[in-house]
Amino acid sequence: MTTTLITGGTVVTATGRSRADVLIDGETIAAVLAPGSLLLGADLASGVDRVIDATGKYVIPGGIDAHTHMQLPFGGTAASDTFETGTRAAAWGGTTTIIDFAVQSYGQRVFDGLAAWHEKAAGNCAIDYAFHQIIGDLNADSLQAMDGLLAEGVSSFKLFMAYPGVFYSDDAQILKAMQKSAETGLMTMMHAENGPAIDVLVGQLLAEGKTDPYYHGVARAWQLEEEATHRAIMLANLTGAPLYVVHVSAKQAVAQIATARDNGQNVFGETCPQYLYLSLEENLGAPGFEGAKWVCSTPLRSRAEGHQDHLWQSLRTNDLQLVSTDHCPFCMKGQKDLGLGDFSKIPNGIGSVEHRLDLLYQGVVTGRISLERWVEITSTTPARMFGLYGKKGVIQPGADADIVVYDPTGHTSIGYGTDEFGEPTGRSHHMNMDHSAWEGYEIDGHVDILLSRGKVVIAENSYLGAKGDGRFVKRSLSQYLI
Ligand code: DUC
Ligand code: ZN
Ligand code: ZN
Ligand code: ZN
Repeated sequence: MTTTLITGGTVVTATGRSRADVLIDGETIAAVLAPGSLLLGADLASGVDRVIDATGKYVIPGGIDAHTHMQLPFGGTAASDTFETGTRAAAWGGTTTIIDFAVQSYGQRVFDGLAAWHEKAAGNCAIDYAFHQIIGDLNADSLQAMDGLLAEGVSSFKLFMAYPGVFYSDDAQILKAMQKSAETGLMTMMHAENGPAIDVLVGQLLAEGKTDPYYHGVARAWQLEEEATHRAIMLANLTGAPLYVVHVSAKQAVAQIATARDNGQNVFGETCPQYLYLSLEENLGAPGFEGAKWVCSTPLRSRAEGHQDHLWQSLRTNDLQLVSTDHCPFCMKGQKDLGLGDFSKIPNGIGSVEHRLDLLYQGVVTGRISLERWVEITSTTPARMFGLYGKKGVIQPGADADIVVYDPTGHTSIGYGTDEFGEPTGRSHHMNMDHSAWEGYEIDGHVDILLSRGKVVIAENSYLGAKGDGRFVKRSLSQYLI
């Protein structure tokens, strides 16, 4: 087995930072050592096959993106990243594990949906992957199937209070699923937006001729996120289900989560980079149809109302626990343009799987979060929240050698590769999209080296991995519950 020594760096975990060397034996971390304790050429180190010099760099546990949608069928098309392209892009950006959402569609059996997702992912991933289960048809058969999810390594399921007619669950269905969640310990994940009310507003806006992407954000008003979040929290309170609210964007929804947490309830919230940086006015409100790039649900919120600053603050205070991407990319040409003249037909989603660590590192640079908190919200908490901790999310003996060497003096220029006139920009991303929602972002910090279970996958600005390197990881129940 190959042994690797990462030497000279600062090891950063959720609980602190120290100068240390990391010894890797095969796929796992063998030891975290005082700096220089394995002298090269000396007895012990003579067994080391490879030395990585991390002088001046941070050595952190690989990122865990707990919310992605590779190849998700949506709005008559499908998310443009396959498991192959999407996990490769994730690796470029410092992520070593994704948790994707297997889909049970309406009329389908839960385990058929799960099997189909295994088929899409198996043999195609650059990094390790796990699944949550979307329950898109909550009937008696589905409820029974949920008893078998944990044995499959799937310890969480997602319901939708939005999208009537597609994935939607009503309150009666949610109540039953949450009873099952309380009984089994499976985490209930909730897309908390009042879908029926949104659909009324969508119809009214379109009837008034308001068809631009901007009105996607108007229809999906913050009141409907706050209301659904509150309703989900109360149903969880009644049943005792652990509840994780996905893609929180409204500050009022954060307040609902914070209140529930103050009351001692097992309620958690994630946000995404787009809600921290982008806005209703500047992005969804871009001229013409350009705003379609930023159509996602929940929607981008008004900067004038202060949602973005409040979300950053909530990450700092742990009112929100982690940041995932909700990576769900669609090209403008042939996909987003299905909604020309009708914003409700624009496939919902933004691609960010490659940029999460870099974008969040800007929070460290600007003093919004600490270095340790950066590691916590991008790796350690996702691992604990979804039953991967110990193996993933930490640098300690016995853990998988999923490690990023991050260069704080490096630089990342985010972009698609050509500008709107087709001219090369010198930037390039690795996601399978014809644009970037993050075009022009200049990041202090850079992923220099990424190891996935001991294998160097990214180094010297090259991809050294192969499709099929990534394995399915079975998860246990959440390790984050109070
Ligand atoms: N939101 C998105 O933006 N895309 C996929 C599904 C979702 O809930
Ligand atoms: Zn959702
Ligand atoms: Zn999602
Ligand atoms: Zn570099």
